Amino acid sequence: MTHELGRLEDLPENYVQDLRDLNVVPLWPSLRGVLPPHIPTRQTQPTHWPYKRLKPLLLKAGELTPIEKAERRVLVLANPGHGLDKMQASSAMYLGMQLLLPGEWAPSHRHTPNAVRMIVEGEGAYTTVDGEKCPMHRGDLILTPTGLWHEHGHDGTDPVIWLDVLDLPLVYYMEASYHVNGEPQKVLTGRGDRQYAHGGVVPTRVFERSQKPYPMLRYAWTDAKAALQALAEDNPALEQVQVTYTNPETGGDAENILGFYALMLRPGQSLRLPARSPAQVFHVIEGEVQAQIVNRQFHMVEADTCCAPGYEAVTLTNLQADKASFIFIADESPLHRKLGVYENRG
Ligand code: GTQ
Repeated sequence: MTHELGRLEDLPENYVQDLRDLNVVPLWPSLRGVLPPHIPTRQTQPTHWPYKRLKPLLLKAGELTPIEKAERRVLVLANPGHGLDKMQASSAMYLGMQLLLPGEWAPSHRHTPNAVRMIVEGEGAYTTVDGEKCPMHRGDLILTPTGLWHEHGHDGTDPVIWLDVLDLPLVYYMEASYHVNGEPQKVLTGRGDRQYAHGGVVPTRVFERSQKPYPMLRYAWTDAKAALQALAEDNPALEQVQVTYTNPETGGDAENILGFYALMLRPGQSLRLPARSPAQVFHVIEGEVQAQIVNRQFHMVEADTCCAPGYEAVTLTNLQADKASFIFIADESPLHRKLGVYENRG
C-alpha cells in the first residue's frame, strides 16, 4: 500500500527554518524523488550527434582557437537532459570530438578519469601513452587509463579527428577529478598491442602476470573487424555479433568504469538490445544504421554518435541490405556490476 507522503508546505514555516538553520531537512517530502517506484528517474535523453554537422564546427574551432589556447581542441557532445554546461552524455560518460591539425601537439598530461579514443578520420596522428607511441587509424581504440601520461601528435598532412570517451562525470561527481601536466614523454621500445596481437597467445610470465595494470593500450580496428567477421561466419545463427575490448592478461574489461565493445550488424539485420541498467553510447564505425531509442529514431551514418539512457531497450537496424554495418559501443556496465546495481530486464 502506498500512502501520500507529507509535503514541505504541510510543515510550519518556522519549523522548516529551524531545521535549515541546523543544516537539516526532512526526508519524506523528497523520498519519492530520490527513490522513485520501480524505475530510476533518468536525466539522460536519447540524443544524436550527426558528424556531418559537427565536423565543420570542429574545423572552424581549428581556425578560431590555436592548440596552445586549447591544450585539447574538443567539442563536447553534451546531453541536453543533463544541461549542456554539465558536459555529460550520460550520468557517468563524457563524449568529446577532438581535432588535431598537421604539426600540432597536445602536450603530455595525466589525470584521474579514464579515457579512450575512437579514431574517426585522418592519418598520421599518434597518441603516446605511458611511453608507447600508438599510431591512430580509423576505427582504432586507444586507451589512456587513469593515471597514465598521454600526449597527442600529428605527422600527417590532413586534419585528424577522434571521439574521446571518458568517465569524467562520475570521477568529477566523486570529487576525485584532477590532472597533472608533464614533460614530453620519452618513447620506449615495445608496444603492448604488438605483444598481445593475437588472442590467446600472450607473453609468458614465469612467475606472475605483467606488472602493468593496462598491458594493452591500442586495439587495431583491422583486428576487431576480422574477429567480428569470423564470429559472424562461424555462427550463422548468432544474433548479437559482438566483441568486448578486454585486458588480455585478466580477461576483464579494458578499463575499470566504462565498457567498450564492437558490434557487427549483418546485412539488413535488426537487433533488439535488452533493457539493462547502464546507459550506452553508439558510434558508427562503418555503415548506416537506424537506432530506435525510447520514442526517438535516429538515422545514423558513418561517424555519427548517439546515446541511450539505461533501463531502456534499444533496437539497431542495419539500413544496408547488402553489407554489414559496424558500431562501437561504450557503456557503464563495469561500473554497475562492480557496484552491484547491474540489471538486465530483458
Ligand atoms: O585528450 O587528454 O576530450 O584530457 C577531455 C580531456 C580529451 C585528452 C578530452 C582530456 C582529453
